[in-house]
Amino acid sequence: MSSVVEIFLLLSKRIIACLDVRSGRVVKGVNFEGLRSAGDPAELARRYNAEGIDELVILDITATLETRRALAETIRAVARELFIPLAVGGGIRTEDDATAAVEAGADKVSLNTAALATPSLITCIAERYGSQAVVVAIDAKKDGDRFAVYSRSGSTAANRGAVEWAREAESRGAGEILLTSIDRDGTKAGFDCAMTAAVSSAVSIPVIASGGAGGLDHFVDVFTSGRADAALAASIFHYSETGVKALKQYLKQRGIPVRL
Ligand code: 0VR
Repeated sequence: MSSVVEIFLLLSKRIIACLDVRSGRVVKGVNFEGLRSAGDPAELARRYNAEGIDELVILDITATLETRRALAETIRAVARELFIPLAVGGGIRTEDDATAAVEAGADKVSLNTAALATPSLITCIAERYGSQAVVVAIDAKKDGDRFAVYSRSGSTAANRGAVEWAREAESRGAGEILLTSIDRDGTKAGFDCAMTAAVSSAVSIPVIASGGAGGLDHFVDVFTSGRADAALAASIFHYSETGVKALKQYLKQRGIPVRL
């Protein structure tokens, strides 16, 4: 592949779909609550892959022991549909959990609560699979002029700021940050561009913006003022309000480099 193409692909902004999964079904709520069914994981993965999504995230948002076994089956079913990177998060607590996700077909694992509890886990998994396989997910809420980090599906204050925690995650070997605004999740009110820009300016690894996507211009905003390297959405894709191909054409027309 020529270096020009490689540079273009590196600079291209990625559009990522997220399957929030509970007991093998895709669910979606608002502000992490009021979850309702949004379809079958493999069926949605097939549709997004056909529409040109750049990456897929499966997030097991219940992440109890029994759902972790169901998750392996969901990963296998989804991975069979894809030739694009697949990240898996939710309930990854140990190196063994990461291995189980990778062996089921995940290209990357996303660590959230476990990384806050045991930051050295980031380095451990990065040393085993490479930093490119380690995403640190940060769920945060606006708190005055800072962004407060929460763990355990947004239920427990971690007493950390999103910017300094992202810096630490990078220093410990994270390859990417998945930054979700709990305030914006499911609202379709737009991404939290201020939070995304603050974190994106503080680290040199890619930042994926997440939470609040509701329309085409929200993606333009988060790639410009939000300085995001990638943007993740769930609601607007699951309920077919915005097609991936139409979104990418809209972004390209506005000078934002995307893979069409
Ligand atoms: P949209 O705003 O619908 O695009 O959602 C994007 C993103 O917030 C969700 O895919 C996901 O990260 C929400 N996360 C969690 C959760 C949802 C319900 C319960 C728990 C969690 O722990 O992240």
